[in-house]
Amino acid sequence: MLCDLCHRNEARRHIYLFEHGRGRKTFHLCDPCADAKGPEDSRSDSNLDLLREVQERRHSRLAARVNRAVFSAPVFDIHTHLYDPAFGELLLWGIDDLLTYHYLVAEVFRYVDMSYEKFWQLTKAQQADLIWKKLFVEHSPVSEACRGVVTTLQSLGCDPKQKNLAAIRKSLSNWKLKNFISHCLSEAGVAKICMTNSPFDDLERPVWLRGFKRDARFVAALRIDPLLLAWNDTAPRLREWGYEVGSDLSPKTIREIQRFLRDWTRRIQAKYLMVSLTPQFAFPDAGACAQLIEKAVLPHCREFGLPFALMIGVRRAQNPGLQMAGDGMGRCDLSALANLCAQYPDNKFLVTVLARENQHELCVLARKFRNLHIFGCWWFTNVPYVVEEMTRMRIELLGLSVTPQHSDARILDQLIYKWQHSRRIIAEVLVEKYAALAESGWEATPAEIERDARELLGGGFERFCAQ
Ligand code: RAT
Ligand code: ZN
Repeated sequence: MLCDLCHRNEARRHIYLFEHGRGRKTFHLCDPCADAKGPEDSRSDSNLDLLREVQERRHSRLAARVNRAVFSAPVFDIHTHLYDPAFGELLLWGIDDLLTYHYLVAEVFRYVDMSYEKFWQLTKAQQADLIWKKLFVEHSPVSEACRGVVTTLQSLGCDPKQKNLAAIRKSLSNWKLKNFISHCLSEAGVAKICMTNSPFDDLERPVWLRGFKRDARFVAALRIDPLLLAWNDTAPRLREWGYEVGSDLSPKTIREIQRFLRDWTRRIQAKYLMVSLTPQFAFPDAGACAQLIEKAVLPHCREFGLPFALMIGVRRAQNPGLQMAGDGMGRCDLSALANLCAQYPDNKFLVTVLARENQHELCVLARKFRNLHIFGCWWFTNVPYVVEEMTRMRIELLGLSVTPQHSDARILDQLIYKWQHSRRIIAEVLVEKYAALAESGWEATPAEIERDARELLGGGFERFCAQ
């Protein structure tokens, strides 16, 4: 056994101390440390100091170990809006895209009274100028989305404190996309990225139909919001693409929808199917959304052994003038999800919910249904205060059987800050948990800590998909 203080020499002196309310503590010292500290009387003040010192050192060793494990575990980022570079301009990257992220657009309107129309008429660079001026120059960038830009710029070697956007643009202008992808992935420690792939997107669909050589780091996920949420508009499109659907959900229409899902699942090699849902989502229900889920999507997912991902709680276009930044949120009734999990034990559900108020109930549901895997701190919950609370609650209720975070990155550069910030919180929570475990007499080994970190950052998700 190594000395509790220097952690180098063999410990030969074992000292016991009764700590009020916490029982007997034992610590182990090597001869040189014991001689230097000279504790003989277990009730003396010097012994209490020694105990504190030993505990502090143990804690900082543990923290270093956990941070190393969490920061070096490769991430499978299970939900992003990034694209394989074969999609060209659909993959956003660079400072102007970083600054015009819709999270920042929402924030800039806290400080300007320009009309929405006028803002949307500006070029991307002009919008970025305005956001930079209002959120970074005239105010300190303390919000999470702003801090993310600062973290990212710093890691890319720019000094954001110069407050000179022109200089930042210049210093980043030499990057070539191919190298930049590898750089961002390596800075973020991300090994694989799930895209969000919509056959209903007119820019994206032709690329899939043409075919391209896949970049193995980019994994596809089949996004089907228009199918489930706007069936009346989607049916004519499916007909146009050769699927013989009617507007009612007759058995033939359902078969054709399944043929469509099959074609696209195969074409893109989807890892899962996904939809985002309003707070009013109900299941079972007579409406088209629930009927399509029951009759077409769930049988399809069972046939292919794929999870169905539900992101619940978004109120689209709460303020339409803000465009993409105008979506809001609300609490949902999770009995819809409970019904899905209970009625379809052979389906797998990947779920994240937007309201903080739904998080505890979601964790409890996952304790009841092993076909439910919780993931990510989505969108408005992706702020350190809430991420920390959710991560702690999930681990306390579900152990390591969750995927605590996804990035939802829309701009490649964001991978850097999203993962740096998330890993820091995941590590902090884990340090607290391992320290409490050690208090109870269970010291996790470095190999166990590394295994656990890998599980949280993608291993658990892979296992859930493979079940
Ligand atoms: O977080 C976001 O960027 C949102 O705009 C949404 O994209 C959300 O993540 C979604 O996938 O619906
Ligand atoms: Zn998203």
